[in-house]
Amino acid sequence: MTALLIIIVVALLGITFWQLSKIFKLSKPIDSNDTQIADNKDNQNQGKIFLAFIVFLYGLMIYSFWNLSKFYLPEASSEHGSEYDQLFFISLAIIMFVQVITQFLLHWFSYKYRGKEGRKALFYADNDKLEFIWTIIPVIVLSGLIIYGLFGWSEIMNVEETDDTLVIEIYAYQFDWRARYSGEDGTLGEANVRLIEGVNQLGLNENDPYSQDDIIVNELHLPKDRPVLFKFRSQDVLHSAYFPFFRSQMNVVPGMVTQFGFTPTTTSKEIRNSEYMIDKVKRINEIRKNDDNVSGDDKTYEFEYYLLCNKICGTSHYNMQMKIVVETEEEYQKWISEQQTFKELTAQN
Ligand SMILES: [Cu+2]
Repeated sequence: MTALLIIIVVALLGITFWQLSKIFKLSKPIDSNDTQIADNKDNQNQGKIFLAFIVFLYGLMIYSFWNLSKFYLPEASSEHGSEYDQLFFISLAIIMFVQVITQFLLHWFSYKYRGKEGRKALFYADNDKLEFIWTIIPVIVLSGLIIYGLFGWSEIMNVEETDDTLVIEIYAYQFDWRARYSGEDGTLGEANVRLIEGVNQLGLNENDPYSQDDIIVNELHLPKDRPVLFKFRSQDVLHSAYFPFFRSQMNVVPGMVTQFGFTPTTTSKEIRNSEYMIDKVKRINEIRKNDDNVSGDDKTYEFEYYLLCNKICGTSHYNMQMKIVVETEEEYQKWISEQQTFKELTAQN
C-alpha cells in the first residue's frame, strides 16, 4: 500500500514539473532557434543519452543477477533435475551472450553514427551474404537447443513402469490436494467424479476390487531413490501440480488423467541439513523473530517440501498445497502400513 502511494506521489510530481515547464516555455519570448527539426546539439545529446542508457541497462542486469541470486533454488531433489537445470542454464547462457553483444552494437552504432551536419546516410539496399549469415546462425543454434530440449523432454516424460515404480494418484479440487496410493495390489481402483458421495471424496468405484486397498491421504510420502509415477485427476477446474524442488510440473485437467514421474533423491531431513537450507532458514527465522505480526509456533520455521498449485484456480488458489515428506524406504513402509485403506474407511462410515 505504501509503495503504491509513493508511486502515485512520484507520478503526480512528475506531471506537475512537466506542466510547469510547459507554462515557463509559453511565458518565454519566441526563440528563433526553437524548431522542430533536430540540430547538431540535439543529435549530440540524444547520442550520449543512448550510450548512457546501455551502461545503465548493463548495470541493472548485473545488479539483478547478484541481488536476486538469493532466490535461486538449491540443487534439484530429483534424478532428472540436474538435466533440467543444465538445459535451463545453457539456454540462459546463449540468450545472455547474444543479448549483451546485440544490445551493445545497437546502442554503440546509434551513438557513433548520430546525426551530424554534412554527414549523409549511405543507401545500402541489401546484402545476401550478410542476410544468409545472420539467418543461418540462429537457425543452427535454435535447432540445436530445440533438439536437445526434445531429447531431454522425452527422457524425463517417458517414465517406464517397473515393478519398483510407485504409482500415486494426485487428486486436485478447489482448494486442496489428495494423494491416493494403489495399496498392496499395486493397481489404482477405478474412479469417477460422478461417484463422489459422503466419505468417498475421490469418487472411487466401491465395487471395483482394486479400489478396496487404495489409501487416500492428505500428505504425500515418497521413499527416496524409488521411481514414482503420478497420475493426476481434477474434480473441478484446471489446476497445476508444481514440485519446484523436484523440477516438475504438470497440468491437472478435469475429465482426463495426465501423468509424469520422477525419482526423489534427497530426503526432507537431508535437505533441511544442507548448507543451502540451514542458511536460508536462519535468515527466515531472523526476519520472523523481529516481526510482531508473527506469533507463537510460526516464529520458528522449518523447511518442508510442498506440492503447490500453479494455475490460478480461484480465490484460495494461493493456499492450495500439500506437504511432501521424502523419507527412507523403511520410514515410508512404516508410515503407509499405518494408513487406512478405502475399505476400512467405507466400513467405518
Ligand atoms: Cu488449484
